[in-house]
Amino acid sequence: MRQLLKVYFIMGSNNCKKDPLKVITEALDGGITLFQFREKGKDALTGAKKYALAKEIQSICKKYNVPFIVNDDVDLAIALDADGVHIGQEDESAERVREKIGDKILGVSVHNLEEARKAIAQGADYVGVGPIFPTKTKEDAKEVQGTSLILSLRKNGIQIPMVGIGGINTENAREVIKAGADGVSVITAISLAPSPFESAKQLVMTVNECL
Ligand code: 3NM
Repeated sequence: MRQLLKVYFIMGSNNCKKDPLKVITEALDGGITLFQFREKGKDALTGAKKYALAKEIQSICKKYNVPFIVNDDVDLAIALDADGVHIGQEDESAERVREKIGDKILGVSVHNLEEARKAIAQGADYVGVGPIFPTKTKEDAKEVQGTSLILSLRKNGIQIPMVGIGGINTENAREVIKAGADGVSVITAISLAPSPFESAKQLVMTVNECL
């Protein structure tokens, strides 16, 4: 799991200015280690269009042997036989999702020690911690945490695979790993980069240098 979290790219169609299939292909060529389909927010696709895009992206990820995770939509993950699901605190409980998805990967967003302990008890495979830096991508993002939350979770004995999220880019990724995360989770640092390929490649190099 820790290996998979190194450079975890998250994307939906509304995070891209270019064709999302081109963006994901470039990101995979650049070496991303895990992908999450997150079709959420303004202008997000729904229904058949959402399903069709997810299926196309999943088949591209398969070619690269990179696991494909679905954000929130457990039914979609099951319908596609995706590799996993990522949920937030507002979604169905991790316990319930675990029952539904069996041994698929389960990721949970956490914002404090209590939520991290609960996610572990309920069967999460990894936790996402954020927002580490200011982000414009998630409208309802919580208060910026800096890297101190990662440090304090590790200090308090939280050993589960962990990824930082929120405002992470090629410039600041190093700090996130140094604080104790196993990887970085990014949307716009890759999806809106002039070259998603170069940005992904740079993130992979930076994370590998720190670990
Ligand atoms: N979750 P970007 S922040 C999807 O804090 C998401 O849990 C967050 O986008 C959290 O890499 C965030 O463009 C947005 O800042 C990340």
